[in-house]
Amino acid sequence: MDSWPSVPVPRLPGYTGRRPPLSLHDTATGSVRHTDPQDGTARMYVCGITPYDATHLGHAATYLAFDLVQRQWRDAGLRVHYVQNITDVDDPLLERAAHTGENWKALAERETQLFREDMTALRVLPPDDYIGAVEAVPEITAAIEALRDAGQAYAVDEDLYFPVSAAPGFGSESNYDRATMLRLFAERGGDPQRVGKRDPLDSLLWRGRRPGEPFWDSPLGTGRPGWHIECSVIALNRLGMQFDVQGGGSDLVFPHHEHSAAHAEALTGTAPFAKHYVHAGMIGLDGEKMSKSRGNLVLVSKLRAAHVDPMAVRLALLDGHYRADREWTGGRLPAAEARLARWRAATALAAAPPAEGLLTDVREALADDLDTTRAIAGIDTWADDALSSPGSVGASGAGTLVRSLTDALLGVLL
Ligand code: 5CA
Ligand code: ZN
Repeated sequence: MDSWPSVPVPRLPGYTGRRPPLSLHDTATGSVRHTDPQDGTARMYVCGITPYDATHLGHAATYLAFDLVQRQWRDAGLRVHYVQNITDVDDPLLERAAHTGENWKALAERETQLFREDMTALRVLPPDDYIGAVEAVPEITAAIEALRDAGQAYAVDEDLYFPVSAAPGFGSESNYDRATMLRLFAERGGDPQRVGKRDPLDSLLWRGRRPGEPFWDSPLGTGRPGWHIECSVIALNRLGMQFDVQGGGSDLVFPHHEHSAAHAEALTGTAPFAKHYVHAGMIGLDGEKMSKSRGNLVLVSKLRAAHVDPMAVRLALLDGHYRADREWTGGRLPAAEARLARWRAATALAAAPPAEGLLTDVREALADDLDTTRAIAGIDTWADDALSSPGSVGASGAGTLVRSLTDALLGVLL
């Protein structure tokens, strides 16, 4: 699939102090640990959208978090290999298309294109490989065949399931107990009640053809792949095992990322799938998770159409820790707009306080599990300082450095 256009990332001056390696919270170990990319390349897979509705601020916040991951790695001189999928065939998409009478492919294409435009406006760096499930059907099917041939899949009617009993590492990503797993599996697209399964937690690898649903011919018969194996295979075939970060929102901790990891580990006989499992908190509106199925959405495209500065949207979403569940409230956008205006005014002054110390502080804050709140507070202090004795407008070295810093490290173009 076509990705979206990239934006240049300014190179920032080095500094004499120790450059902290990026640390991120890892769900599997429950701790904040250093990332440790090998051979100068950081490898990251972030679960992409299911394109049946427009990008809301929850999606945007999650992709912004991983955009910051990429920006900190790049600032540390690393190359980044970033892969993202599009779940462009799956139950929710097909259900929406059936409900509205739209062709499912047309729906997926339209919403994917809107997502690209939203990501472009928010200055999110694009993935190097942007892979639709549909285009990946042959490689996913080959992997399911391999699992079946290795005795790691069993049939229930025309469908194939992955037996969690065959996966020694199952549970080590989420660390949830069985009762929690069963609850979340039922809530998030699983089918614990299906008769014929060996374990209620076994997940669907292959769904045999159903009337009215799209299907593909394969050595497995006619049908379509399940959801978790989609991400396993798209990641594995491009990044290999033990890539640096597997990312997504916290609603993907279980079952999606647990099963994706289990499939990949079963396919390769090695572990772990990813070295860090990184999860962004949920953005809520009116006390509930913002979600397409609930319909309580604030859409990025609506804000764009209302001529809201995308940099204010970006800044509003970064003002809060990425891991925390947070509420979108009416005051967030005006606050971010005011902050943006102050930062712009401060960096436009001919005389501004030196900013080398600020650069060090912002780097350290972001390297510490993306502490954007601390980074933003540091920039606020610098801007307040600059504006407390405003001189004439004009170029200053410090202003230029702060503009480069907010651009490179936070993706906020002043
Ligand atoms: N296609 C799958 C992943 S393979 C999927 O979950 N798609 S999605 O469109 O439902 O979500 C896309 C991304 O946005 C996921 O990482 C999901 O965790 C995240 N997300 C969804 N809702 C929210 C929310 N309210 N707040 C933060 N992130 C969210
Ligand atoms: Zn995924």
